[in-house]
Amino acid sequence: MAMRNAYVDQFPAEARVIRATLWSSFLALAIGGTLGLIQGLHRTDVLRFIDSTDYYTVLTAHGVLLVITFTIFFLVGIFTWAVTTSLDRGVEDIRFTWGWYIMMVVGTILVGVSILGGVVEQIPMNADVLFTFYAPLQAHPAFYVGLVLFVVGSWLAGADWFRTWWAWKKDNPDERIPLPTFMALTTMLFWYLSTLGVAISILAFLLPWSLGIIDSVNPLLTRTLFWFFGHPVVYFWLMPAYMLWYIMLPKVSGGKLFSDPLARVVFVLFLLLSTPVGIHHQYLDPGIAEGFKFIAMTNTMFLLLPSLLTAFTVVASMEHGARQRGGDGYLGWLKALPWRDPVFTGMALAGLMFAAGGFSGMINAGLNINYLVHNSWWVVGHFHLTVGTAVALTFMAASYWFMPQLTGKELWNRSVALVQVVLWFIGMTFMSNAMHRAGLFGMPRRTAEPQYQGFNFEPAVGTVGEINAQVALGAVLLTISVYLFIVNMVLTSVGGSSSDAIPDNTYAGTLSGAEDSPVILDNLKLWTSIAAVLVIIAYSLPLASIIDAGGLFGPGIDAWEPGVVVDPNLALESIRGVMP
Ligand code: HAS
Ligand code: CU
Repeated sequence: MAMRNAYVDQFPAEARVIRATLWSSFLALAIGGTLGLIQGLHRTDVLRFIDSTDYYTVLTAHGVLLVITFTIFFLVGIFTWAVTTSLDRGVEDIRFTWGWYIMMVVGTILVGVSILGGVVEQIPMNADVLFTFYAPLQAHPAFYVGLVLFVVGSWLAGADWFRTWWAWKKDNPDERIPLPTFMALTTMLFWYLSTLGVAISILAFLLPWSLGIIDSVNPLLTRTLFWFFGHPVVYFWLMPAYMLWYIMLPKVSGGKLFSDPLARVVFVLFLLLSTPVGIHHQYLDPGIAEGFKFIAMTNTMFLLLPSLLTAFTVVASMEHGARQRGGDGYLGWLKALPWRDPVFTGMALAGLMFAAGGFSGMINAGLNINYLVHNSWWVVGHFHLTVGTAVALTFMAASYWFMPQLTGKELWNRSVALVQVVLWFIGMTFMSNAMHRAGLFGMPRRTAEPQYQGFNFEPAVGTVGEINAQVALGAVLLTISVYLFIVNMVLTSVGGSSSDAIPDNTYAGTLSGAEDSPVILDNLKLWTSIAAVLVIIAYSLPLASIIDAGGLFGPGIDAWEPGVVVDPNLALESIRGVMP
């Protein structure tokens, strides 16, 4: 027993908090995933057992639980692991660590209950506002307060890691920041910068408006502040996945990270460029001049660079690993990779799908081509490859390594884990491909009954029935995959006894290490200042002109509360009535 060196042996107190964050994350995944199945079957008209008016409550819960709760609870746990492991030092005060975790839980409960109010009559609240919560859609104040608590909790988590790093720096004044810590800190820096947008939007406008303190808001302003945060948040989900690709994937491939300097450059570029691009979600918003949209597009295209660098570095590291394992030839080395290891296969398939998701992202980012795909099902296809696979599948695959580290118990079943990650890949291939195609012929996103009345979409190739069948099949496979994952995690934690066979808690070595990285890369103050300047350049004029045109508190727009409808059937009838 004394020989074992798993994370739980090194940092038992931290391991407990991380277990709590992961379980919170998995619970959100299980519920959010189930809701996804309901929507997939409803939209495609395969099986409709909820009311179409409840579709938006379900969709809001699905979106919030998966892209906010699942992802962020997971990443705060994994960053805590990364910082403590790479600094070889526990957090400064474990009560503080529990403090931010509990704050995030309370925030989640408030948000969850207020959304649930949309379908449970006994709860006098509603928040059917989708995860983008655009005004004039209005939620119960509890929804906004919950979001604020959750985000502030994540800020404190970052403060926790900075404190740990500062303490370490005092003891190690001349050392380079270890790579995993560097990745967590740079990610947090752009998170602080970008969440200012959503904090202002909620605290200054949406919350007072929903409390009745102010009568109206300027929807374009709150929308723009949302996307100020809404784009960087996608990299907040992605960076922990990238971190795992850089420091775990080479290791499980049997090799070393190709280049520490390149990895640092990548994270610095994300710090610089994640925020001044948010307007690429608003290409079709009237009220923002084309020139500002063009600047957002240019910045977005530059932002492709760190992902392309990542593709190169990560694949090169995998190739190095494969060659260490005896692989050879131009592509023959691919066969030498450990395809039977679910940790490896899950992450590699996630990377492969991200290559496709990245391409659809490039298409979204084109100012003129965006007109073709915006608000269509294409966009939903795009983000199920990115956050729904690159991030989600990487997190699940990594859990097969982490859960044993955190519990000291062996994984319940590796074969089930392998089936699970492959099933995700297959299910998502069906679903996302069909969604992209549907978007191209104009099928809208966020619509319970997209076939409308007496109207049919005409795809150039294939039929709508075939596309719907693929989406429904994909949704079923993905749901089975989620459940297999949850079962494996539960049985790993509750069953089995402590095992000596848990591998040591280590991450990949490097071929070209920190000593090859220019020292300036570690100058976090410099990069943060430049990032702030870029944000000011990209946003000050657009925001000024939005406020100038529409006023700080808007021209007096009535709130629209979808949930206050007394008789949903009546409402649906009246919507149908106005349709041609
Ligand atoms: Fe996006 C909309 C542009 C990346 C998420 N995006 C969304 C929405 C979400 C989202 C949730 O410009 C919808 C929001 C809403 O509700 O309205 N996106 C981009 C661009 C990128 C991009 C340019 N998106 C992401 C990531 C996300 C995400 C990452 C989540 C995690 N996106 C847009 C635009 C819109 C948009 C517009 C608005 C659309 C509209 O009209 O509404 C880029 O960052 C992508 C760069 C990626 C690459 C790929 C590199 C490949 C790699 C793979 C390496 C391979 C490995 C495996 C490791 C260039 C790194 C090898 C395996 C072997 C076996 C060898
Ligand atoms: Cu974006």
